[in-house]
Formats: sequence, structure tokens, C-alpha cells
Amino acid sequence: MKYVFPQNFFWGSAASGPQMEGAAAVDGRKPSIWDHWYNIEPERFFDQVGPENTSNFYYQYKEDIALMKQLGHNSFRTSIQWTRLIPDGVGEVNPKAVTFYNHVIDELIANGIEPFITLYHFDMPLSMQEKGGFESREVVNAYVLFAETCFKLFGDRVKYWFTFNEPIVPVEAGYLYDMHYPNVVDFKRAVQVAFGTTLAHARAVERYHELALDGQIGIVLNLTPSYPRSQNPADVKAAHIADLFFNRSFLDPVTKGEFPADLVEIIREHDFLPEYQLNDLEIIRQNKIDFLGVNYYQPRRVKAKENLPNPEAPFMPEHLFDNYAMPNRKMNRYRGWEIYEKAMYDICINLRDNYHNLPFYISENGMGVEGEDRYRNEEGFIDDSYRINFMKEHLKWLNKAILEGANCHGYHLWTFIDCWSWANAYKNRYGLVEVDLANHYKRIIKSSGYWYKDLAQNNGFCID
Ligand code: BGP
Repeated sequence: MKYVFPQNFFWGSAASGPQMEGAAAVDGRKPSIWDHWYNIEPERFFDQVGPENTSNFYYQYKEDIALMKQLGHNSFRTSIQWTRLIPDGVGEVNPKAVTFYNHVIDELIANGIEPFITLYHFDMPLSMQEKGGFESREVVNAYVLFAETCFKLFGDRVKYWFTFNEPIVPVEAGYLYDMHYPNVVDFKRAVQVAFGTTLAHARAVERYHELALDGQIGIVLNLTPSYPRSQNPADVKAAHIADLFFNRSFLDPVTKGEFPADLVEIIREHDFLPEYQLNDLEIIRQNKIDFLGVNYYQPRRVKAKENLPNPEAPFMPEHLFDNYAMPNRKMNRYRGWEIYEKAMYDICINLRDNYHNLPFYISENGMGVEGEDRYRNEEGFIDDSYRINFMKEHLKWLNKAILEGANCHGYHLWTFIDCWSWANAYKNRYGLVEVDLANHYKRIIKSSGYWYKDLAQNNGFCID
């Protein structure tokens, strides 16, 4: 073995309830913002495919978990849908949802697969959005009750909890860039949502620790290292600002209990500070995570601003820096994301050196392309060697960081079975396993699935 990982390393994959369960209007589940948005604007979704079906895990979880075991998983992350467990957002718990999630958790454990559970993966109940989403304290309170309900129902068996998946995404996609519902473009409201999310997170962490269950709680953040175009001080400053907005806005409060002072200063200067109560800051200060999930897909390259922004345009973080398209960068053109493997190492070293070497694991990394069918081989399965190479190249850097002391405990690929990817629907396929939507959700293992099994069983890999 050339690249060997620590003992008891978590190998597995990640997914989320809304992206894989399907059965959207079944057994008492009520609409989330995704169901609603698809109903009113189906044309915003690739090929107009909505969230109602996805890959049918609600019905096929037993077979899927058996497949996970077959492919070497010792852990798997999915999310509990708020809209399934507490369909109105607050109030009655749905007994059918309790049964379903109990079955999933028990089935995972029976197969030797550690369940990692996310509480919120972009899926605001519509009823809660109508009350203002995380701009509203009422919704923050409802989220904390939802979290507590999950801890009490499933915390005897679930040892790894995540309050939020990529909390910056609903902020930027939903309140700045018109990529997710509610399609608001308003920096001040975005800041309020970010603050409400941070508070909801801290209060859920507090509640979890008060319950003294046998487990750990964290959050999953998408860390996108910011690289300056050059060492020119103007470029370096621009990259620092981007880092504040897109990484440290959540990373610092959840690990250190404080927002970065220079980020607060920028927000104050532009008069966008959120409304809060004094005690909120104390709650955030006191309730730090036990461990971190890191999603890594792409870096961010930044340069100093070339032009003054239109003074009438809505304020954006990009009023303070420009994104930089480095010539000849390696791209996944189907997703529009740069592939830069070394960033995996840089993230780990940053956590080691600047965040008290806190324990973490890679909670998502992966690659999907359009039209994977072209890789189907004579035996009828998809030979996705591009995905295997993607994993190898990232795992090499992860391995180096671990050898240099990074406190990393696992690697989860996004994702297990091709899933419904929000507005991209089924455009880019990410799975170790193909789902044939035209044929009763039939599953076919891809080459990467077989490779992943060897990787997990050998706890490492060789170079060819
Ligand atoms: C992450 C999300 C996942 C997943 C993945 C792939 O940001 O946590 O839910 O969707 O990205 O990205 P996309 O689906 O946008 O292609």
C-alpha cells in the first residue's frame, strides 16, 4: 500500500433526505421550499425534473444499505427531513417518519455502518419559510425543537450529528445570487439569515450537550480556500476578504465562538449588521462543536477589483474583490467548478495550525458529469475511471496532510447512488452506483463502486 490511512478511518459516502428519499407527498410529509419552488417555477430545474421522486430510498433503503455494505462502507451520512418528521415545522411528530428513520438507522447499524445524521440540508419546510425562514426567531426556535426531537428519538443510536449542511449555501444561493428559493437579492437579509442559522446551530449544540447523550455534534461546512492571483498586496487583501465571507463567517463562530473581527467591521461599515439580542452572542461563544465535517469541491481564486461597482447595484461580497479565472486551470466543465486537489491539503493544514487541530473528517468530495452513459462498457456498467482518478488525486493530498499531523478521521464521497441535485436535478451524476430512472430506479454499480470497496477494505490504495 502506498497510501495508508489511520486505523478506524471512516470510509463511506454522504447523501441527504431530500435528494434521495423520494416519496415526497407520502405518509404525511409536507412540502419544503423545494417542492414549492418546483411547483411554481419548474423551468428553473434542469430538464424540469423536480424533487418528488429522486432515487426512491424511502422504499429501497434495505437494498441500498446492503449495497453500501457490499461497497465497503463503515459509515454513511444522510439527513432527517424536517418536513417528514414534523410536517408543519412545529407541533405533531409524524409517527410514520419516526418508523422510517428508526428502520434506516437500525438497518445501517445492523450492517456495521455508522450513521452520521444531518438535521438540515437546505430543506426549509414551506410553512417555516412563510414565517421568514432563519430571519425569524420563531423559526430558529422551531428548528431547535426539531433538533431536540431528533436527539431524543434517535440519539441512543446515532453518535455523530450535524446541525447544518453547508449553511452558507442557503444564505448565498437563496438571498444573494438567485440560485435557490426564495430568490431574494438583499445583502442585509442574507446577513440576518446567516446570523439566525448560526444561532440555531449554537442552540442545538447546547441542547445536545445538555442531554448528555453518548455522541458528538458538529456542523458540515463547505470550505473553499481563497487563493490570491498573485502576492501583490491588493490581491492578497482581496483573497482575505473572500475567505472572511465564504469560510470564516461560519468556521470561526462554530469553532472559536466568535465572528472574525474584520468581517464584522466590513459588515458594520456597510451598515448591514443583523438584529440580535445580547445573549445570542454568549450562546454562540459558549457552544462550540465537538468535530467538523468538511465538504471540499472547488477552490476560489481571487484578485483585486478591476472596476468600481455600479453604485446602484445591490451590494454583494464581490463589490470588494473579483473572482479570478486562472488561465489553464483544470475544470469540471459540466459543473463549472475548478478541480484543484492540493486545496484538500491546504484545508487540513489550516485547521491544524489555525483551529487548534480540531477533529474533522471529509464529509463530501466528489465529481459528477453529464452524460455518463457514454462510459458504459460491454458488461453494461459505467466505467467511470475519471471519478476514481478524482478520488485518488484528492486522497493523496489528504494522506499527506494526515502524515503531517492533520486530525482527520474519515472520507465520505458525494455520493452513493446518483441523486437529485437541486436545480441541476439529474444533470450531473455523482454516484458510485447508477440509478436508472427509466427502469424502476434500478441500481447498477459503477467501476468506482468496486474501486471504493477495495479502498475501504485495504484502508488505502496503491498508485498504478
Ligand atoms: C454540495 C451539497 C450536496 C450536493 C453537492 C453537489 O454543495 O451539500 O447536497 O448537491 O454539493 O453539488 P450539486 O448538486 O450542486 O452539483
